[in-house]
Amino acid sequence: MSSSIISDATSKVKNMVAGEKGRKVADLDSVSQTVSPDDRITSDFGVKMGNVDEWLRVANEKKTGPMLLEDSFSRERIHRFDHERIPERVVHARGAGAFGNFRLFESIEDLTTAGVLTDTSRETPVFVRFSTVQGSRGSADTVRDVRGFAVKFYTQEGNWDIVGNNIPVFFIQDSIKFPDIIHAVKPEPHNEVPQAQSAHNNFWDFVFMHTEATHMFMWTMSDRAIPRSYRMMQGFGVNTFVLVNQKGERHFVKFHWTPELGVHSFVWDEALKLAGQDPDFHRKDLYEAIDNGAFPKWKFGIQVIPESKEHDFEFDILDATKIWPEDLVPVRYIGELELNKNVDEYFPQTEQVAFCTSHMVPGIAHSDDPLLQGRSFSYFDTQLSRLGINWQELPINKPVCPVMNFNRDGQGRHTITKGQVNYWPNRFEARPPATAQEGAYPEPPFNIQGIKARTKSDKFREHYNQAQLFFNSLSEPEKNHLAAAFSFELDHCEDPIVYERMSQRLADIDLGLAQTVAEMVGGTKPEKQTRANHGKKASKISQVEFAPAKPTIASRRIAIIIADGFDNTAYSTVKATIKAASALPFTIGPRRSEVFPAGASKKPGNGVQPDHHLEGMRSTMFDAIFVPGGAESIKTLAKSGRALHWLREAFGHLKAIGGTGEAVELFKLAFALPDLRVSATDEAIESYGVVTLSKVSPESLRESITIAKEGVGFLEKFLYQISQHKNFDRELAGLNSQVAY
Ligand code: HDE
Repeated sequence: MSSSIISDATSKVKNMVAGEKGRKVADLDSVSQTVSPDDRITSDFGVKMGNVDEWLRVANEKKTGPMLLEDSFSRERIHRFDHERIPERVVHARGAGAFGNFRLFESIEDLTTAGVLTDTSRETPVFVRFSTVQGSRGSADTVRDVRGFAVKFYTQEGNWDIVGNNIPVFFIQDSIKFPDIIHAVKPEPHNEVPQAQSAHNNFWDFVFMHTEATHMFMWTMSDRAIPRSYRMMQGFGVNTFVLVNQKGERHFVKFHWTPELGVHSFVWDEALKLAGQDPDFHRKDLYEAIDNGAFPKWKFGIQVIPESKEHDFEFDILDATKIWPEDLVPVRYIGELELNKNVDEYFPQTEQVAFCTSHMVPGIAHSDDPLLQGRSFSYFDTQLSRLGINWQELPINKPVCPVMNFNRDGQGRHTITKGQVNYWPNRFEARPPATAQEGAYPEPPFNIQGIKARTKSDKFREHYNQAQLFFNSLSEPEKNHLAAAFSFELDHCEDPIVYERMSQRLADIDLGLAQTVAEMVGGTKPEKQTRANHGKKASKISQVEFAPAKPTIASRRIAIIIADGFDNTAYSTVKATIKAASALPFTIGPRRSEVFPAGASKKPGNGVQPDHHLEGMRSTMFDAIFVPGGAESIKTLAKSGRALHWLREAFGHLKAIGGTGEAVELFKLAFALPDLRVSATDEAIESYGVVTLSKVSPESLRESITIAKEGVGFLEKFLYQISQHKNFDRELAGLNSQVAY
């Protein structure tokens, strides 16, 4: 089923328009409209307006004079404008969404009765909203934060929402603490500072006091919290859910989304700069990819534990601050999610979409995870203040299956239900509730006994094992990034008690980490590890482990920098190859009007029109840079501080950089590093992700879109470096820090 079916089914699009064509009675249930060029502006009550630029007034001979409040057309416009804003989400306010579909490869009828997870012939339409957590709606995309990953499945049995994050654990174990953690991480109350950042006293004060947050803050200080793209991050349901099969047997389950493109991140300086240079970076990235047909895909997986094994683990499987290590409970991949349609209008779709963890279909149920029940209360409740009681009638939230009940009225009610009765039972006895066979949500009798108390199992009290497991499992560069992130964040905490205590807390995880950070932030350097490190590692924690089986550069943004006199052969060949490999080349010149290649007379039409100029964009907005040779072009670029800055910054951010011909000299000037090897012949050289070719020929360029480590030609080597996303060897050798950017 294509995603357009969602809007057809949910909003019954009939292209109804007011105006010449008139409005038929049959259109009365239409909620969506497409405007055609023939349509004329009307008021909301349908009457055409002759003048939409001037307020009605009593005009004297000079055509001045008082304005009239009787002008209901103008008043209506102002009223509408005054009420355009609705309360933003209290968390996850900033987001971007898209439509797509979910396909199931393998039925899990052994575990559940849910049609969406058992019927492999179905394609279930979905809407996905990605978000940041802390910032307001107008904040930046690339800040250090958890990312929301909320999926609404419009199944034939009703809506199912997995309201997840890109990090598999959470800060707290019990919903009751949610207001505290959110107050602590949001801007401080006295001065509303800082926006969209955890780098402040209150956050670090809170997580120190709440040791259960230890595991999660390790994840948020890691590269996971600065993803390169929504398309390159994992998603997790986080909470433990329950699957119920035909026999009424229950299994505990965790949900996973694993991206086809691998898991990739920015480096911190890049994320920091982008927050100002292009605050919409992730939103645009998602839109651009879908618009270009590079549809993002995720594999859908489940981790399953039978009810009988609930207590077999050293951690409590209902504790949302713990992962189920994949070495203990492997992920079974059973389906795939693809996003393939952008929204038509942000507000009615991405802003008004409303998720709810209690939206579950038969075969899926709540567990006793103490972070889950409170969530399920909270989501419905928050939609009331955001959208009003009839929020589930909004087209983006409406199920594709029939909705029938005796809920009535309330603000914004759209549904018109015919008939004489609005209660059950009634004298007509029409529409009785479904039986189990007819698909009613099953609630099999379930024995619960206990003592009413505010308590949790003892295993919930252990807060450090998995923080250590996480740290031990990272690659060397990832560990370094983690230490740098703590050092940045605690440097922003002015209160000594905060950075002092946190410096000590890190010694509960790793002494080296604690010492590095303490030294950087001015805390007392811990002398010994306060809690022995168990030394265990887990797989599928480090991002390195998610590299796609076949290297790809699909949808990567590559800047090609030219000036007048550039080498057209290298330019055209590299650009065409990048395009053929499904990446996106962007030509960057000193200006956006035509730039002329070597040998061409500077007449309109002989040159290339760049996509952007060097001052309009920054290297941060691209994944790699290519500079073709051409003596005059390189001479110009060598004199441009901005052009050199592009190169140095991309080098500092560990990106692939390619250059041919005279560009090799430009690289020597820009980087001036004796350890960086460059080509002097027709042999392409790759050194720390910088690929050079001095003498250009079709053979030495070796046009090819085969991306493999063993590539010999310039293009093969360059494409492979791009596919690797970052060159961490450059960082491990300390080369990036020797170049100023
Ligand atoms: Fe949320 N969360 N949350 N949350 N959450 C909201 O609901 C809440 C939690 C998550 O794109 C709110 O509609 C409580 C965990 C996402 O629209 C609110 C608790 C996870 C989104 C709310 C949690 C999430 C939200 C605000 C602790 C990862 C954005 C607006 C018990 C599994 C959904 C809204 C979107 C949004 C409450 C904890 C993910 C206030 C009480 C854990 C992705 O209802």
